[in-house]
Formats: sequence, structure tokens, C-alpha cells
Amino acid sequence: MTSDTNTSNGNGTTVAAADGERKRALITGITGQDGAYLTELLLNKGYIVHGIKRRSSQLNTQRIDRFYEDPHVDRRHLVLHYGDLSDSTNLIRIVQQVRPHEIYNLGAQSHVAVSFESPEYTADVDGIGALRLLEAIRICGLEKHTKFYQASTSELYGKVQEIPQRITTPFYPRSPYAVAKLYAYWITVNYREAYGIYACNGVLFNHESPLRGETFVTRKITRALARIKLGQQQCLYLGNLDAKRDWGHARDYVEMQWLMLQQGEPRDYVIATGQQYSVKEFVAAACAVLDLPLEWRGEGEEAQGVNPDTGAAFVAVDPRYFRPTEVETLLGDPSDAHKRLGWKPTTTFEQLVKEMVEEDLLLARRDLHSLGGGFQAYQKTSDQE
Ligand code: NDP
Ligand code: GDR
Repeated sequence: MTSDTNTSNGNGTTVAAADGERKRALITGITGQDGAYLTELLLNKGYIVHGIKRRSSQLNTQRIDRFYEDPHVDRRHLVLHYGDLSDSTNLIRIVQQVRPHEIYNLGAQSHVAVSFESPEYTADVDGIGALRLLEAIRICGLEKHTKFYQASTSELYGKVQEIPQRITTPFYPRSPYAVAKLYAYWITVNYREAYGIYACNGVLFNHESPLRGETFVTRKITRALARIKLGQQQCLYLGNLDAKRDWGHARDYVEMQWLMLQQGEPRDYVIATGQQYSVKEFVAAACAVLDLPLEWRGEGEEAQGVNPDTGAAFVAVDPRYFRPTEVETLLGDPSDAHKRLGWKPTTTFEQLVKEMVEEDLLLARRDLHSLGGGFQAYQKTSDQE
């Protein structure tokens, strides 16, 4: 997908005026997992969707390419703007041009382990980024016009103080990522109370899908096991197998993000399934879908190849994936969302694992085909020519 910034004539009113009565949403993090599902949802609801994408040396819009519209066509439904949550002038200009009815702040350095490597960057983007957007709303005088959704996280509960976790459970963040998101949580509450902005925190527990980034544990597992099944990979190395998470499907959870902004009064919600599984159980469920026998290997144990006697795949522990401070267990109580918003997740754990495994198997087959009989065969023949 190519990108463009031709959304305004420079006076900040063109976009809003041209779109007439249709609702406009602005999504930060539109190129991410949730951004892609939310874009689909909002386009289906008739919104004009504006998204902020980062400049990168290679195209980074794969997840939303299917919604692409030629920038030379008038009255598009999806418009991308270059930008970054670390750049306030850029954010102010985009908010001024678009005058969105709703802002969904999904953009973040979202990897917990990486936040220990890049703590300052994570604080800037995940924490101060939310403040920059809220200030942009104020500076543009849109306090009564623009609703704001903040992508909060179950990581705020970190070292858990209560089981299950609900919106009143005390926070105890355990990573630079979670501490940054704690700031974003409270600045969202503060701007709601101080300036009357319709601003909400969605405290979302882990949600996954075939569009999940490849280095989060669920996708890492489904991708690796699919490749092992097809002989493309030898072993899956993981960190803490005993960590427990409340895993839902991203498609279900973006609906909740939208619902939160359609209420009479803004408030914060916990979004979860109320079911908990360990990393180990996730691996076992994925192996069951693939009908793949597996053998566990402890830290430092030999784990290369597939067991020649049983054909079992090896899943081994590698301490490099341990975190300096771990979040051992998370389990959400979504009853408030059920009661007030009538929302219930529709995808079970088994359905989620199956969908992810099947998509990764397709991708692994495609790679195998293009590298084997396809691309490599083509290369060989063209080399001989
Ligand atoms: P992803 O990592 O898939 O997507 C993150 C998005 O943020 C990408 O579009 C990324 O752009 C963008 N981004 C990263 N840095 C910046 C920056 N400096 N400026 C602007 N945009 C930036 O995350 P998810 O879709 O899974 O999550 C969406 C949000 O929800 C995140 O804020 C995450 O922290 C939060 N969250 C996620 C949960 C989950 O389980 N998925 C649970 C709870 C909260 P690029 O594509 O260029 O990298
Ligand atoms: P999390 O997701 O940290 O909960 O953050 P992740 O999938 O990275 O980890 C979940 C648990 O699995 C353990 N784990 C491993 N994790 C990764 N990534 N890689 C491994 O090899 C591995 N082995 C074990 C982790 O230690 C952890 O306990 C996600 C992100 O989407 C955040 O942005 C979001 O806020 C939270 O979910 C809710």
C-alpha cells in the first residue's frame, strides 16, 4: 500500500467539511493487530477512517492493505497520515485537519520484554504519547467534539493484588511498558475529570489472532509449531512456560473499544474472557490441532531436531526469554462490561488456537511451496538459461 498525506488544503478544515455528516475516526497504531481489526469494524459501520502510520524503510501496511483505496480517488473511506506519537506538532496538525469524532489511541511500543531494552522510548511513546493526543484535543478546542479511547492493559495489575482483576483492583506494574501505560491510564482519567473530555480506558487483557505480531508468545508458538510440522523448523524455544494469561480474540475486543465510545457517560472497563491458561497449555492445545506429538526439554537440555523414535517436536526452555520482573498470572473479571455494555466475547480459547494454527499452517505451506518447487525451481531453470 502506498501512503499519502493529501488530506487537507492546509487550513485544517477541508477533510472535515468534505466528509459531511459521516463520522470520522482517527486511529493511532492502525498498522498493528488491533488497528487492522478496528479499521474493518469502523469501515463496515460507515466511518471515514484516518490512520497514523510511521515512516519505515519498507512498507509496513500489510495488515490493512485489503482496505487500500487509490489516493487519487475523491471521498475515500480510509486515509493514512505519516506521523509518530513522539511528535506533538505532527499530532496537533493531524487532529486539526481531521477533527475526528473519535480517537482510538492504539499506537505503542507494545512488547513488554522489549520495554526493558528501550525503557525511555517506551515511556515517551506509550506514556507521554497519550498526553500529546489529549493536549492536541484541547489545543484544537475539540473537548466537546472528540471522544478518546486509550488502549490500557492488564499489565497494570502486574503483581496481582486480587483475583480476578476488576477495574477497582489496585495496580502494581512490573515493566517499563506497564509503568508507561499507568501514566497513560491516569492522564486519561485526569483529562476526563479536568476538561470534561469523553475519555475512556479499555483495560484489555491479552488478545490474539492470526494478525498477532510474531514475537508475542501465542503467535510465536503457532508459527513455530506449524513450521515444525512441515519440517521447516527444528525446535521451539520459550521462556516462562508457567505464566498464565486470559487470552481472547482481537476481533471481539475491538468491538468493545468502539462500544465504549458510544455510551451516555465515559468510564473505564476491564475486557477479558474470565478464563485462564498457561503458556504450556497453549503449546499443548496448538500441538493437538496439528496432531503433532511433543516433548518438553528443560533449561540447557539438548533439543535439536525431532525425536527420531517418536517423531515428536521438541519444545525447550531458553532463559533468554525470561523477563527481569515477570507477570506470573492474569485473570480478568469482565462482568461490568457484560452488564453495562451487553458485551460478551464470542471466540473460545480452542477456537482461537485453531484459527491461529490453521493460518500459520497456510503461511508455512506457502513458504515451503515458494522455496521448494516454486521459487527455487524457477531460480534453477533461469540460472541454466
Ligand atoms: P501492535 O504491536 O500490533 O501494534 C502497535 C501499533 O503501534 C503499530 O501500528 C505500530 O506501528 C504503532 N506504533 C509503535 N510505535 C509508534 C510510535 N512511536 N508512533 C506511532 N505509532 C507507533 O499492538 P496491538 O495491536 O496488539 O495493541 C494495540 C494497543 O493495545 C497497544 O497500545 C497495546 O499496548 C495495547 N494492548 C494490547 C493488548 C494485546 O493483547 N494485544 C492488550 C492490552 C493492551 P508499526 O506497525 O510501524 O510498528
Ligand atoms: P504479554 O504478552 O507480555 O502478556 O503482553 P507475551 O505474549 O509477550 O507474553 C505472555 C507471557 O508468555 C511468557 N513467555 C513468552 N513471551 C514471549 N513473548 N516469548 C517467549 O518466548 C515466551 N515464553 C514465555 C511471557 O514471559 C509472558 O508471561 C501482551 C502485549 O500485547 C502487551 O502490549 C499487552 O498490554 C499485554 O499483552 C496485555
